Amino acid sequence: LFTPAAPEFIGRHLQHPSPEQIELRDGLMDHPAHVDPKFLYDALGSALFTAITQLPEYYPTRCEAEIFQRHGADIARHIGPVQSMIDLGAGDCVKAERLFPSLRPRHYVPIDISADYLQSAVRRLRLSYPDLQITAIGQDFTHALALPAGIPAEQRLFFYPGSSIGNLSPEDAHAMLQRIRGQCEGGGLLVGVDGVKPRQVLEPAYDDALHLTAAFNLNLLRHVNSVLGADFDVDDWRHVALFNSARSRIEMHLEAQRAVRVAWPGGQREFGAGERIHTENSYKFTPPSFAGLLASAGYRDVAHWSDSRGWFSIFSARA
Ligand code: AVI
Repeated sequence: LFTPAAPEFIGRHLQHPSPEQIELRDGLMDHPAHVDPKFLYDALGSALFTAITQLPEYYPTRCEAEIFQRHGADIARHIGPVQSMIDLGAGDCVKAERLFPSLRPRHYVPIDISADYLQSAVRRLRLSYPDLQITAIGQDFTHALALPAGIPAEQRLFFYPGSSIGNLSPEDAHAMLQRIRGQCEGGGLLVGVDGVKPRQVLEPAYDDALHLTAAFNLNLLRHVNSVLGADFDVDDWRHVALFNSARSRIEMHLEAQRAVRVAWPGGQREFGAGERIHTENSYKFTPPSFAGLLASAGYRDVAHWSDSRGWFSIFSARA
Protein backbone atom coordinates (compact mmCIF):
# COMPACT_ATOMS: atom_id res chain seq x y z
CA LEU A 1 0.00 0.00 0.00
CA PHE A 2 1.35 3.40 -0.98
CA THR A 3 1.15 5.79 1.96
CA PRO A 4 1.95 9.33 0.87
CA ALA A 5 4.22 11.34 3.13
CA ALA A 6 2.82 14.27 5.12
CA PRO A 7 2.06 17.26 2.81
CA GLU A 8 4.60 19.57 4.43
CA PHE A 9 7.23 16.85 4.00
CA ILE A 10 6.35 16.47 0.31
CA GLY A 11 6.55 20.24 -0.12
CA ARG A 12 9.92 20.52 1.58
CA HIS A 13 11.38 17.73 -0.49
CA LEU A 14 9.80 18.45 -3.83
CA GLN A 15 10.07 22.17 -4.25
CA HIS A 16 13.78 22.43 -3.55
CA PRO A 17 15.36 18.98 -3.75
CA SER A 18 18.89 19.00 -2.39
CA PRO A 19 21.77 17.63 -4.50
CA GLU A 20 21.75 14.53 -2.25
CA GLN A 21 18.02 13.98 -2.85
CA ILE A 22 18.48 14.37 -6.61
CA GLU A 23 21.40 11.93 -6.56
CA LEU A 24 19.39 9.38 -4.56
CA ARG A 25 16.29 9.74 -6.73
CA ASP A 26 18.31 9.31 -9.94
CA GLY A 27 20.19 6.30 -8.59
CA LEU A 28 17.00 4.58 -7.44
CA MET A 29 15.35 5.09 -10.83
CA ASP A 30 18.36 3.71 -12.74
CA HIS A 31 18.55 0.13 -14.10
CA PRO A 32 20.06 -1.48 -12.13
CA ALA A 33 19.35 0.80 -9.20
CA HIS A 34 22.33 2.09 -7.21
CA VAL A 35 23.00 4.22 -4.15
CA ASP A 36 26.42 5.78 -3.48
CA PRO A 37 28.27 4.05 -0.61
CA LYS A 38 28.59 7.39 1.23
CA PHE A 39 24.96 6.77 2.30
CA LEU A 40 26.21 3.82 4.40
CA TYR A 41 27.65 6.33 6.86
CA ASP A 42 25.04 8.00 9.02
CA ALA A 43 25.82 7.92 12.76
CA LEU A 44 24.59 4.32 13.13
CA GLY A 45 26.34 3.25 9.92
CA SER A 46 29.64 4.66 11.15
CA ALA A 47 29.24 2.85 14.48
CA LEU A 48 28.41 -0.39 12.64
CA PHE A 49 31.49 0.01 10.46
CA THR A 50 33.64 0.44 13.57
CA ALA A 51 32.14 -2.81 14.91
CA ILE A 52 32.84 -4.56 11.57
CA THR A 53 36.53 -3.71 11.89
CA GLN A 54 36.60 -5.86 15.03
CA LEU A 55 35.12 -8.94 13.37
CA PRO A 56 37.39 -11.97 12.92
CA GLU A 57 36.34 -12.18 9.27
CA TYR A 58 37.20 -8.54 8.49
CA TYR A 59 40.98 -8.82 8.09
CA PRO A 60 41.92 -5.38 6.57
CA THR A 61 42.02 -3.44 9.84
CA ARG A 62 44.18 -6.02 11.63
CA CYS A 63 46.49 -6.43 8.62
CA GLU A 64 46.97 -2.67 8.41
CA ALA A 65 47.67 -2.42 12.15
CA GLU A 66 50.24 -5.23 11.81
CA ILE A 67 52.01 -3.36 9.00
CA PHE A 68 52.27 -0.17 11.07
CA GLN A 69 53.46 -2.15 14.07
CA ARG A 70 56.14 -4.08 12.15
CA HIS A 71 57.22 -1.42 9.68
CA GLY A 72 56.21 1.85 11.38
CA ALA A 73 59.76 3.10 11.84
CA ASP A 74 60.64 2.36 8.20
CA ILE A 75 57.48 4.03 6.99
CA ALA A 76 58.15 7.13 9.13
CA ARG A 77 61.68 7.29 7.66
CA HIS A 78 60.34 7.13 4.14
CA ILE A 79 57.86 9.94 4.85
CA GLY A 80 60.29 12.24 6.66
CA PRO A 81 59.19 15.07 9.00
CA VAL A 82 55.45 15.69 9.11
CA GLN A 83 53.93 19.04 9.97
CA SER A 84 50.27 18.52 9.12
CA MET A 85 48.55 15.16 8.87
CA ILE A 86 45.32 15.23 6.89
CA ASP A 87 43.21 12.18 7.64
CA LEU A 88 40.72 11.33 4.89
CA GLY A 89 37.69 9.44 6.24
CA ALA A 90 39.01 9.75 9.79
CA GLY A 91 36.00 8.08 11.50
CA ASP A 92 36.99 7.47 15.12
CA CYS A 93 40.55 8.83 14.40
CA VAL A 94 42.08 5.75 16.04
CA LYS A 95 44.28 4.79 13.07
CA ALA A 96 45.93 8.20 12.88
CA GLU A 97 46.32 8.30 16.64
CA ARG A 98 48.42 5.12 16.53
CA LEU A 99 50.85 6.93 14.22
CA PHE A 100 51.20 10.08 16.32
CA PRO A 101 54.19 8.69 18.30
CA SER A 102 56.20 7.89 15.14
CA LEU A 103 55.08 10.71 12.82
CA ARG A 104 54.74 13.44 15.48
CA PRO A 105 52.48 15.81 13.53
CA ARG A 106 51.93 19.31 14.96
CA HIS A 107 48.59 19.75 13.25
CA TYR A 108 45.98 17.04 12.71
CA VAL A 109 43.16 17.60 10.22
CA PRO A 110 40.57 14.78 10.36
CA ILE A 111 37.97 14.88 7.58
CA ASP A 112 34.85 12.71 7.56
CA ILE A 113 31.43 12.85 5.96
CA SER A 114 29.86 11.83 9.29
CA ALA A 115 30.42 15.13 11.13
CA ASP A 116 28.66 14.10 14.38
CA TYR A 117 30.71 10.95 14.70
CA LEU A 118 33.89 12.90 14.00
CA GLN A 119 33.05 15.54 16.62
CA SER A 120 32.86 13.00 19.43
CA ALA A 121 36.16 11.40 18.34
CA VAL A 122 37.83 14.82 18.29
CA ARG A 123 36.54 15.69 21.77
CA ARG A 124 38.33 12.60 23.06
CA LEU A 125 41.55 13.42 21.13
CA ARG A 126 41.72 16.98 22.44
CA LEU A 127 41.83 15.63 26.00
CA SER A 128 44.60 13.14 25.22
CA TYR A 129 46.73 15.48 23.05
CA PRO A 130 46.40 19.02 24.43
CA ASP A 131 49.44 20.25 22.44
CA LEU A 132 48.20 18.97 19.08
CA GLN A 133 46.40 21.52 16.95
CA ILE A 134 43.26 19.81 15.62
CA THR A 135 41.04 21.13 12.84
CA ALA A 136 38.10 18.75 12.24
CA ILE A 137 36.19 19.01 8.98
CA GLY A 138 32.81 17.39 8.21
CA GLN A 139 33.03 17.00 4.43
CA ASP A 140 32.40 14.57 1.59
CA PHE A 141 35.91 14.77 0.16
CA THR A 142 35.33 12.30 -2.68
CA HIS A 143 34.45 15.02 -5.22
CA ALA A 144 36.11 18.13 -3.84
CA LEU A 145 38.69 18.76 -1.18
CA ALA A 146 38.56 22.07 0.70
CA LEU A 147 41.29 22.53 3.29
CA PRO A 148 41.84 25.27 5.86
CA ALA A 149 44.19 27.96 4.60
CA GLY A 150 47.65 28.38 6.07
CA ILE A 151 49.06 24.88 5.71
CA PRO A 152 51.84 24.93 3.08
CA ALA A 153 51.37 22.14 0.52
CA GLU A 154 54.86 20.71 1.08
CA GLN A 155 54.11 20.26 4.78
CA ARG A 156 51.04 18.14 4.17
CA LEU A 157 50.88 14.40 4.60
CA PHE A 158 47.61 12.93 3.38
CA PHE A 159 46.62 9.79 5.27
CA TYR A 160 44.06 7.63 3.49
CA PRO A 161 44.01 4.31 5.37
CA GLY A 162 41.71 1.29 5.48
CA SER A 163 41.56 0.71 1.69
CA SER A 164 38.81 3.33 1.36
CA ILE A 165 40.35 4.22 -1.99
CA GLY A 166 39.01 0.81 -3.12
CA ASN A 167 35.46 2.09 -2.64
CA LEU A 168 35.96 4.44 -5.61
CA SER A 169 35.72 3.39 -9.27
CA PRO A 170 39.16 3.16 -10.96
CA GLU A 171 38.48 6.49 -12.73
CA ASP A 172 37.39 8.21 -9.51
CA ALA A 173 40.36 6.73 -7.62
CA HIS A 174 42.72 8.14 -10.25
CA ALA A 175 41.00 11.55 -10.11
CA MET A 176 41.06 11.52 -6.32
CA LEU A 177 44.80 10.68 -6.25
CA GLN A 178 45.44 13.54 -8.67
CA ARG A 179 43.34 15.91 -6.56
CA ILE A 180 45.26 14.94 -3.43
CA ARG A 181 48.55 15.42 -5.24
CA GLY A 182 47.44 18.89 -6.30
CA GLN A 183 47.02 19.73 -2.62
CA CYS A 184 50.35 18.41 -1.33
CA GLU A 185 53.06 19.02 -3.92
CA GLY A 186 56.36 18.52 -2.13
CA GLY A 187 54.51 16.63 0.62
CA GLY A 188 53.27 13.06 0.62
CA LEU A 189 50.58 10.42 0.74
CA LEU A 190 50.20 7.35 2.94
CA VAL A 191 47.46 5.06 1.68
CA GLY A 192 46.13 1.62 2.67
CA VAL A 193 45.32 -0.80 -0.15
CA ASP A 194 43.61 -4.20 -0.02
CA GLY A 195 45.05 -7.04 -2.09
CA VAL A 196 43.48 -9.55 -4.45
CA LYS A 197 43.02 -12.87 -2.67
CA PRO A 198 40.84 -16.01 -2.78
CA ARG A 199 37.07 -15.60 -2.74
CA GLN A 200 36.99 -17.85 0.37
CA VAL A 201 38.76 -15.09 2.30
CA LEU A 202 37.16 -12.08 0.65
CA GLU A 203 33.47 -12.97 0.74
CA PRO A 204 33.16 -13.80 4.48
CA ALA A 205 34.87 -10.47 5.24
CA TYR A 206 31.85 -8.79 3.62
CA ASP A 207 29.21 -11.30 4.76
CA ASP A 208 30.08 -12.17 8.36
CA ALA A 209 28.48 -14.76 10.61
CA LEU A 210 27.11 -12.15 13.05
CA HIS A 211 25.43 -10.30 10.13
CA LEU A 212 26.98 -6.98 11.13
CA THR A 213 27.82 -6.22 7.51
CA ALA A 214 24.23 -7.08 6.58
CA ALA A 215 23.01 -4.56 9.19
CA PHE A 216 25.52 -1.99 7.88
CA ASN A 217 24.23 -2.44 4.33
CA LEU A 218 20.50 -2.51 5.29
CA ASN A 219 20.92 0.58 7.47
CA LEU A 220 21.60 2.48 4.22
CA LEU A 221 17.86 2.11 3.47
CA ARG A 222 16.97 3.86 6.73
CA HIS A 223 19.42 6.62 5.88
CA VAL A 224 17.83 6.95 2.43
CA ASN A 225 14.40 7.11 4.11
CA SER A 226 15.52 10.00 6.26
CA VAL A 227 17.32 11.94 3.49
CA LEU A 228 14.81 11.36 0.69
CA GLY A 229 11.61 10.77 2.68
CA ALA A 230 11.35 7.29 1.13
CA ASP A 231 9.44 4.38 2.69
CA PHE A 232 11.86 1.47 2.37
CA ASP A 233 10.97 -1.38 4.73
CA VAL A 234 14.25 -3.02 5.78
CA ASP A 235 12.47 -6.39 6.17
CA ASP A 236 11.80 -6.49 2.41
CA TRP A 237 15.52 -6.60 1.59
CA ARG A 238 18.50 -8.85 2.10
CA HIS A 239 22.24 -8.23 2.04
CA VAL A 240 24.30 -9.74 -0.81
CA ALA A 241 28.12 -9.61 -1.02
CA LEU A 242 30.07 -11.28 -3.83
CA PHE A 243 33.55 -11.13 -5.34
CA ASN A 244 33.48 -10.10 -8.99
CA SER A 245 36.86 -11.48 -10.04
CA ALA A 246 36.68 -10.05 -13.58
CA ARG A 247 36.51 -6.54 -12.11
CA SER A 248 38.65 -7.36 -9.07
CA ARG A 249 36.07 -6.07 -6.61
CA ILE A 250 33.74 -7.08 -3.84
CA GLU A 251 30.23 -5.88 -4.64
CA MET A 252 27.55 -5.24 -2.04
CA HIS A 253 23.91 -5.22 -3.08
CA LEU A 254 20.52 -5.12 -1.40
CA GLU A 255 18.17 -7.65 -2.94
CA ALA A 256 14.36 -7.42 -2.78
CA GLN A 257 13.03 -10.55 -1.06
CA ARG A 258 9.61 -10.06 -2.67
CA ALA A 259 8.00 -7.63 -5.12
CA VAL A 260 7.92 -4.22 -3.43
CA ARG A 261 6.92 -0.68 -4.25
CA VAL A 262 9.05 2.06 -2.74
CA ALA A 263 7.81 5.65 -2.76
CA TRP A 264 9.30 9.03 -1.95
CA PRO A 265 7.90 12.53 -2.39
CA GLY A 266 7.40 12.98 -6.11
CA GLY A 267 8.38 9.47 -7.18
CA GLN A 268 8.18 5.74 -6.72
CA ARG A 269 9.63 2.53 -8.09
CA GLU A 270 8.58 -1.08 -8.17
CA PHE A 271 11.25 -3.69 -7.56
CA GLY A 272 10.66 -7.31 -8.58
CA ALA A 273 11.62 -10.17 -6.25
CA GLY A 274 15.38 -10.69 -6.61
CA GLU A 275 15.98 -7.22 -8.08
CA ARG A 276 19.00 -5.49 -6.56
CA ILE A 277 20.23 -2.09 -5.51
CA HIS A 278 24.02 -1.84 -5.90
CA THR A 279 25.39 -0.14 -2.76
CA GLU A 280 29.18 -0.56 -2.73
CA ASN A 281 32.25 -1.75 -4.59
CA SER A 282 35.47 -2.53 -2.80
CA TYR A 283 38.29 -2.87 -5.35
CA LYS A 284 41.22 -5.17 -4.62
CA PHE A 285 44.65 -4.42 -6.12
CA THR A 286 47.90 -6.25 -6.73
CA PRO A 287 50.87 -4.18 -5.48
CA PRO A 288 52.08 -3.52 -9.08
CA SER A 289 48.60 -2.42 -10.19
CA PHE A 290 48.35 0.11 -7.35
CA ALA A 291 51.92 1.33 -7.86
CA GLY A 292 50.95 1.90 -11.52
CA LEU A 293 47.88 3.89 -10.46
CA LEU A 294 50.04 6.11 -8.22
CA ALA A 295 52.58 6.64 -10.98
CA SER A 296 49.87 7.52 -13.49
CA ALA A 297 48.50 10.09 -11.02
CA GLY A 298 51.96 11.73 -10.91
CA TYR A 299 53.43 10.37 -7.65
CA ARG A 300 57.09 9.44 -7.31
CA ASP A 301 59.29 7.63 -4.84
CA VAL A 302 56.64 4.96 -4.31
CA ALA A 303 57.31 2.36 -1.59
CA HIS A 304 55.05 -0.25 -0.04
CA TRP A 305 54.95 -2.58 2.93
CA SER A 306 52.68 -5.63 3.38
CA ASP A 307 51.49 -7.77 6.30
CA SER A 308 52.96 -11.23 6.90
CA ARG A 309 50.31 -12.94 4.72
CA GLY A 310 50.65 -10.38 1.93
CA TRP A 311 46.93 -9.56 2.14
CA PHE A 312 47.11 -5.80 2.61
CA SER A 313 49.64 -3.05 1.81
CA ILE A 314 50.54 0.44 2.89
CA PHE A 315 51.89 2.65 0.13
CA SER A 316 53.94 5.77 0.77
CA ALA A 317 54.57 8.18 -2.10
CA ARG A 318 55.83 11.71 -2.65
CA ALA A 319 53.67 14.21 -4.44
C1 AVI B 1 35.48 1.68 4.25
N1 AVI B 1 35.80 0.58 3.33
C2 AVI B 1 37.22 0.50 3.10
C3 AVI B 1 35.20 -0.71 3.70
C4 AVI B 1 35.63 -1.79 2.70
O1 AVI B 1 36.19 -2.79 3.13
O2 AVI B 1 35.44 -1.60 1.49
C5 AVI B 1 33.71 -0.62 3.76
C6 AVI B 1 33.05 -1.92 4.08
N2 AVI B 1 32.04 -2.41 3.44
C7 AVI B 1 31.68 -3.54 4.00
N3 AVI B 1 32.51 -3.83 4.97
C8 AVI B 1 33.38 -2.81 5.05
